[in-house]
Amino acid sequence: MKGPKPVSRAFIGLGGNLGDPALSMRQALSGLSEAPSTRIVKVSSLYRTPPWGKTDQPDFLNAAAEIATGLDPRAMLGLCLDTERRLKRVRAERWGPRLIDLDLLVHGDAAIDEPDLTLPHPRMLERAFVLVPLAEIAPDLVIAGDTIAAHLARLGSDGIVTAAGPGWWQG
Ligand code: A4P
Ligand code: MG
Repeated sequence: MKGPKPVSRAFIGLGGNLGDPALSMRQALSGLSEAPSTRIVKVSSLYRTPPWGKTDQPDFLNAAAEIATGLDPRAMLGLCLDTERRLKRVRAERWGPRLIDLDLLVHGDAAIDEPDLTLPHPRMLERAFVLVPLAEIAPDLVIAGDTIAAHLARLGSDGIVTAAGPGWWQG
């Protein structure tokens, strides 16, 4: 007998620092929500964040979203990459700055370590631009033995400010 698909709780990090990142992120969320058996549960506020890694580039806007999905981790990554590609086609730019970046941070309790898919996202715990929005929507989510709130408390959130409240992506 064919039962309903199991639904996983996934989290996605969104970011961009070129063009109109808030618009690209809105379009990305609407793209994700149109995928089969996939629904946006919650979206964080929009944050303005200093560039991490390569620092001589414009500030980023970042957010995090909780997704309920019947897609498995690979299909969910494929959906993120397809959505990125569709939106990036608008304008190609040099390395570093980007119109839109969608990282699959967490997918249920999936632990995967493969060249093209690592879960939880291997660099998420070092990045305040990921943890600040994620802590807003899922402070009690446990990754690597500790809650997101605790990881963030250790890392700190220097230079990160709220750019728009939680309703920014609707309408
Ligand atoms: N990949 C493997 N696992 C995953 C996963 N869990 N989620 C593979 C997403 N992708 C995953 O991704 C390249 C490939 O990684 C994918 O094709 C997929 O098969 P990518 O995002 O283009 O680049 P990356 O090598 O994953 O780099 P990384 O570490 O994610 O860094 P990014 O995305 O290049 O960082 N500063 C601020 N303040 N805010 C930002 O948003 N973003 C970047 C870009 C740098 N500095 C930033 C920000
Ligand atoms: Mg990335």
